Amino acid sequence: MALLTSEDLKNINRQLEEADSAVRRVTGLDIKEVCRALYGTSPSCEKIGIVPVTSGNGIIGNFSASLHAITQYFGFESFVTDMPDVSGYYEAVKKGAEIILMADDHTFLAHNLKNGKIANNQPCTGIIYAEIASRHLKADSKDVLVIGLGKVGFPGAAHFANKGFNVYGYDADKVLLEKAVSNLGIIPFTPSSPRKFSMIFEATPCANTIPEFVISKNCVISTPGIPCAISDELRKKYDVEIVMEPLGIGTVSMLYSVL
Ligand code: NAI
Ligand code: 2YC
Ligand code: MG
Repeated sequence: MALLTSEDLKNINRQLEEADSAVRRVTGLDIKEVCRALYGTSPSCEKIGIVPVTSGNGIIGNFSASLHAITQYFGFESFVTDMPDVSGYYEAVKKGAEIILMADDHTFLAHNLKNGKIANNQPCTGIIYAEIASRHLKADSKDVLVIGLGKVGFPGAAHFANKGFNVYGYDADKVLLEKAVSNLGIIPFTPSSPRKFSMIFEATPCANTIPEFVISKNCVISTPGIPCAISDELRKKYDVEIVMEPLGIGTVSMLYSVL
């Protein structure tokens, strides 16, 4: 399980603003508008309780504070409980939280106590980053490359396939690649048959997974993957537009999915 570090979450507001600007350049919409279009939902003053969780590797220094900043950036009222874990959950409900946000090392959830809806960060992240890439205004075809077909990548690939895109997929794990081919009907991408893509979605925990020969002009890389999937050198050489942010885009996708 690739866990965030406090370093990943530094200057979260600037990271959100930069990602929002990139989403607007790529799609013509801001992140909230993409969420509204994707889920057909809009906030109505829901109060969010953020509960720190001490299990496993324990509390990540600025994780809860980052969720507080993220929820406020997207216009929600939110608070971080003083207590963690069960006491924190109790505190959140007593203080009137309608949506609970909390994460252990394996699951990051949003639970709407009013309508019972619950969301998991991994599929919600894959779906929103795929949706952003799928709305690329200057895409040169319906071809999209998905690198990484795990807990985030597979739902992202499924989202592209459901929207009728030609999905070329690759994963270092051949079993996962085969599962995506048989379950989603995607086309296995082989470096031996190179093609260029104007839409690339990457969801791996490895750096530099995007090779030069797949980058077309007007290329957009939409990637929740940490660390970054493309070197600064390649990004500058091809003037690639990149949508990448460590926590907020996936979180707001979760929230809109439970409204
Ligand atoms: P996962 O482990 O379920 O999936 C990652 C997949 O990448 C695996 O199937 C693995 O075989 C594949 N992979 C690894 N190296 C590769 C390479 N060089 N080429 C091709 N495939 C390769 O992990 P998960 O949960 O899907 O997360 C993926 C990444 O997204 C992680 O870095 C995680 O930290 C990040 N993440 C980011 C979020 C955000 O909001 N930015 C939210 C959730 C996860
Ligand atoms: O501070 C806390 O409450 C910790 N229990 C939070 C642990 C989050 C662990 N999960 C992750 O770092 C990644 C994130 C990208 C979101 C999903 N998994
Ligand atoms: Mg994100």
